[in-house]
Amino acid sequence: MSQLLGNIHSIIGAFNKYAKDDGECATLSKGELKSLIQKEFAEVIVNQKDPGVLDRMMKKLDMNNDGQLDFGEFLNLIGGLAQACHSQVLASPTAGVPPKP
Ligand SMILES: [Ca+2]
Ligand SMILES: [Ca+2]
Repeated sequence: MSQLLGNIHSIIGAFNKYAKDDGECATLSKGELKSLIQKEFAEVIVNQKDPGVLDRMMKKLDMNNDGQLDFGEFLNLIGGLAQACHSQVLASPTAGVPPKP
């Protein structure tokens, strides 16, 4: 398996790991999302002391407003984080890309 395909499987594995806590393993509840973010993304998601962050994040990601995140909705979080990480890489002096003026 290629590294990239392996990474996709890691994302699926992480979703499944946290999604099964409440017995409904196809979706993430707000509590499950909270656990996932705290354990997997603590170093990249700032402002965790603001209790409204999770609510706003859930509201934004939950496209069909059913109070649960299915895998497709969860991917919007991953996509947003990937984009943020990519921007950081581009801005890093070690990336070999000159910083934007
Ligand atoms: Ca669940
Ligand atoms: Ca939903």
